[in-house]
Amino acid sequence: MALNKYLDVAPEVAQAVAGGKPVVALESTIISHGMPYPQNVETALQVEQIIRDNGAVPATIAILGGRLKAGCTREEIEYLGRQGQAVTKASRRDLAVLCARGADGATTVTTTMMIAHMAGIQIFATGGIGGVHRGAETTMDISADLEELASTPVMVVCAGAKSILDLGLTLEYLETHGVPVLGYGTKELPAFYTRKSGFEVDYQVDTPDELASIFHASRELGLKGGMLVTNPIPEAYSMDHEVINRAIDEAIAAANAQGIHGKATTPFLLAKVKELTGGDSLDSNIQLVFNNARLAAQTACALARL
Ligand code: PSU
Ligand code: MN
Repeated sequence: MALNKYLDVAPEVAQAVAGGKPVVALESTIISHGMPYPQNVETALQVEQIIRDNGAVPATIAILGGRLKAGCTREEIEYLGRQGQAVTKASRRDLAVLCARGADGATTVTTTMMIAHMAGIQIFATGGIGGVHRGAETTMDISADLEELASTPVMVVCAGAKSILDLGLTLEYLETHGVPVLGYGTKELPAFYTRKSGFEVDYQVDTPDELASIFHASRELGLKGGMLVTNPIPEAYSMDHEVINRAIDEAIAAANAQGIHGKATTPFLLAKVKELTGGDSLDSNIQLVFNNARLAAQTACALARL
């Protein structure tokens, strides 16, 4: 574990890491920016419980008072959920400023991977990742998440990426940077709300044991980057292609019309899609996060046995 003077590892997490026990990291932007209060807090606490029920220790990651937290208390999760969009969405470029100022930050996939790695945690569960935005050939809007996947050895379990992104370009970027994209029980890249996207993953993997062995091999090979596990939303909660794609097109049109750019783009699009599809998309979103937490915990358990 790389000791860091800004890092606070929760005692239960530190003990598990030191003992080679399974731990799963969780991000906090999904709490503050990804869902409304109080569903965000309820979901975050349920996700932690699912990880425990599957034999691993949860570590919700955030920046509080300039401290990098690997493991948040129930009160800290409640605080992040109540604060919502008032908390800074913290990517790699925000870390130094937030730490120097003693400020709060909700961690994205990028900063969650960074802090997880500092704390010795190898597996991380979330909903969706950032990627190459549609129109990136002119805006150059490419999420720092992809760069982090290229350089930090953490396995990220997600439900694919939303088609608010250009999924084809996102896969190309990951290929260029040597990040394996694994489909859990599928050859097709899932698109978050739907199980299909029309794009192929690099490899289909069918068991947590095999996921763990692939990650283990990567570490033993000394490869520097992470990997992406894409786990399709359970059939029962998957949404209609037409409905979701229409909402996404409308959200992108609204973002362009309102001149939304930079770090505001992703939260704006996510909120707009939710507004246009009503409660259905929130319910699907919650269920796919539960599903990813389960798989990440099972994989962490398998990894701890290697
Ligand atoms: N995509 C989702 N849900 C999310 C995010 C992305 O479907 O909650 C969040 C994650 O925290 C992700 C971040 O790391 O947005 C990416 O933001 P940006 O595109 O600004 O890099
Ligand atoms: Mn961006």
